[in-house]
Amino acid sequence: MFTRFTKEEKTIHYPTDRRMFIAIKPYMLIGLMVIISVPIGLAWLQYLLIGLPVDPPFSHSTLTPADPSGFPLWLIFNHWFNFFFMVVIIRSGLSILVDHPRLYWNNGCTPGSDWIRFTPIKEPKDKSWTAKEDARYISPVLGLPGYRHTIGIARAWHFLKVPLFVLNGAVFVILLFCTHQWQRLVPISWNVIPDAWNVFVHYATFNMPVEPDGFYHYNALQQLAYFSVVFILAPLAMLTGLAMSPAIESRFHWYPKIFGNRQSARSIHFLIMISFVVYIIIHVSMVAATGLVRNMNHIVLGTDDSGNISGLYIGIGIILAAVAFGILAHWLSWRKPRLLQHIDDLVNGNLWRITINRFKPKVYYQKKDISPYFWPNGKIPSSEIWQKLAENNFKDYKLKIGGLVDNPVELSMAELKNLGMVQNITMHQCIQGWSGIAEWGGVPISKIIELVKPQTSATTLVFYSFGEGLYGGLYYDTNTLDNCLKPQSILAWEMNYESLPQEYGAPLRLRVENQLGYKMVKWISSIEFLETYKNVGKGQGGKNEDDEYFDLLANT
Ligand SMILES: Nc1nc2c(c(=O)[nH]1)N[C@H]1C(S)=C(S)[C@@H](COP(=O)(O)O)O[C@H]1N2
Ligand SMILES: [Mo]
Repeated sequence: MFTRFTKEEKTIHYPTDRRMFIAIKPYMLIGLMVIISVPIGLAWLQYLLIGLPVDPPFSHSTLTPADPSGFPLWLIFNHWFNFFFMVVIIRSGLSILVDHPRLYWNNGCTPGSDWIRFTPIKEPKDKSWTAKEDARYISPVLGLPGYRHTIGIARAWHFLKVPLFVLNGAVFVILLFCTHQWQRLVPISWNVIPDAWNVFVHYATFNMPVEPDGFYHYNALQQLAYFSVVFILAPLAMLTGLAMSPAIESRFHWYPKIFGNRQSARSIHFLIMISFVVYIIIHVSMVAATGLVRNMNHIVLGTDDSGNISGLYIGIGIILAAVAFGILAHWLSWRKPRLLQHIDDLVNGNLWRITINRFKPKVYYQKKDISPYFWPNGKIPSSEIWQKLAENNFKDYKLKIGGLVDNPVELSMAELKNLGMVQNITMHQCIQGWSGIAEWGGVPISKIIELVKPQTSATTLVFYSFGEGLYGGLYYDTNTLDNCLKPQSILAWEMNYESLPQEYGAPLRLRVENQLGYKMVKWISSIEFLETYKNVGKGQGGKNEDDEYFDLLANT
């Protein structure tokens, strides 16, 4: 509609294989079916054997003259803002998901262990199957921005909306308890559980319970559902989201463990999204089925009126506005991606820099944690120079280090190894969603910095690769001097106690453990000290930042 791809973009964003496909492991399917069918079965059993339970009372607050009635303006705004943010968060989340279209319960993302996959491709048959090749296409009607491998822009939308969603939620909860509106939502008696069950038996057996007037109170099941969405699902979505951040994981290893591990946090994050979608479908159906006109007046105008259809019209208008925003978002994604990337950095990059980046990453994992499989990414260099070096097992390799330094050097592998070695077992986290634990051995970059003596104006190190990026052109990335001085920042020639395999970056690759995977350049050819990353490539701090609008993480 608004998007014209170049030939090169077309092969990446719009591949010939765009099949929609979902495969779920039997144990998960059976589990989900049990969760759904057991309560429905029990409800039918009760209905057929005992009969329909009597209608439970509606409100679980002690009735006082201060009981909430009607919906104040702030609540109406909160509700619709929330709707608006949820749509963007879910759509961009789907776009992020299909960039690594598999979900697991194990940290290493072992092929074949995915409990659900959104790709017809079973598993990498040989090691030349990279995570980038594994990414899938999603329609831009469903995902934001959609198409294949657009995770950079999708993350910009996701993370731009998350702070607004959290803020909106916080305002809602605060105002809820500052007014008596909380009495609608928060059950104050355990009776709500048997009462909600009674209401459920009605619905499950297609008997409508007596309808409460939502202007004053909800039925028990409704109250419990709203309460769970606000006070359980939403916080869990936020907490599991945080558990996926390498910046957090590398400092607070215990944190993702609350949810099992990083990948189960990702799986739970997905299941919460599904719960939200199911909730929205039921919620909207109930609004329509229990007096659409009157309900819309409650939700939109805050009046209790069944004769006036303006609430319904305005409600439809709000939904159309959300659709129009979706179209604008699509346009922005393809015409102003750089703007989105920079706004995201302004909000979230700064938020990160003043908080989590102040903590030091720690090495934590042990030999037994090493993943049986480690997804590879990136294209093996096709350059003749690298091929020749590889043939000779990198005996002629020299790492060139220059730029703003007093003592530029060229170091052979032997000379590099003489500088000393550290071995770290760490978790690698790719922006696409997969992770893996491996041992990395090499020289701390701080040793090299000591050797070359950077000038005071140097703030940034650029690492050039022999390999190319997704859209061609030499791969490179930058890291701040500050980040390179961290003890876990190393130039590695060893992986899992063996010399670095070609596919994983031989002869030398970067490990910066508080960063996402794309910052860790493989097949390094040279290092340059700079005053700013702005004069390299397209000036965004790295090949993926330049071409794919990946987060501008450590670029200041
Ligand atoms: N030269 C080069 N380095 C690169 C890449 C690349 O495409 N080219 N991909 C990056 C990305 S996105 C990731 S996740 C890691 C993958 O490292 P691995 O192959 O060891 O898993 O390498 C990073 N370094
Ligand atoms: Mo990555």
